[in-house]
Amino acid sequence: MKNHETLPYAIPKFSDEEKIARARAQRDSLKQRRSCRYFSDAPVPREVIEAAIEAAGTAPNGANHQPWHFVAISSAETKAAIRKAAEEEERAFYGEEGDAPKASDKWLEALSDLGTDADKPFLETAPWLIAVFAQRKGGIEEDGETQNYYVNESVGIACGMLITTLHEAGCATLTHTPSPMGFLRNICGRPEYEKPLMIVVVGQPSEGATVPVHAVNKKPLSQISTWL
Ligand code: IYR
Repeated sequence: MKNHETLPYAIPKFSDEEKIARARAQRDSLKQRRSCRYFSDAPVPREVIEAAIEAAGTAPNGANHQPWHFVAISSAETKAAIRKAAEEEERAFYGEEGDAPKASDKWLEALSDLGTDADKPFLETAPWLIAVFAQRKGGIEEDGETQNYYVNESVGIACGMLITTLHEAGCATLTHTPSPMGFLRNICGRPEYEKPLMIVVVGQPSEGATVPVHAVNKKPLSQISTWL
């Protein structure tokens, strides 16, 4: 390594048995997570959202530029504005305005098992929306000019950690990606060099909430891994 300033690094030590048990416990907990599309209006404490965003902010990322910004939205007015703009995009996507859908037939076919449509009431019902922005430029000083690196990878990992923390805290989430999402930058007042990546909807499942059977069908280890 080239000369640079360092600090000591250590993490908790576990036996092999403990490692296996802890990995399996975490896996089993994450197996309970589903994308939720039916939210109640039950509140979630702001402190939960704060801690989850702080957890996301620890994600490994390009050159430690931390190229993300999270806008936590609980204002009814702002949620309504986001719902209105998102549903407009979704109606064009699904072809619910009379025009041909922006989505291809194949894409709509792939979505048919999920039962989604342009109606997104959860954008108003759920207590929190977290709008996630990826900073194409800015560096650690957020100067809007310095090149950032591995932006999508970095913010993708951060979103995974955000969702994991929220799940562990007992919250339901939905990663929602109306496309295009330019409206989110305007509504949230974010700068041009930030790209809206997704909306993470956070709350509690409504009474009688369901998930599509399709969503429960996860590929087994043997299919998603190769061991060399
Ligand atoms: N953004 C749309 C469509 C959609 C696309 C995919 I890929 C999904 O996994 C789910 C939905 C919507 O939210 O309905």
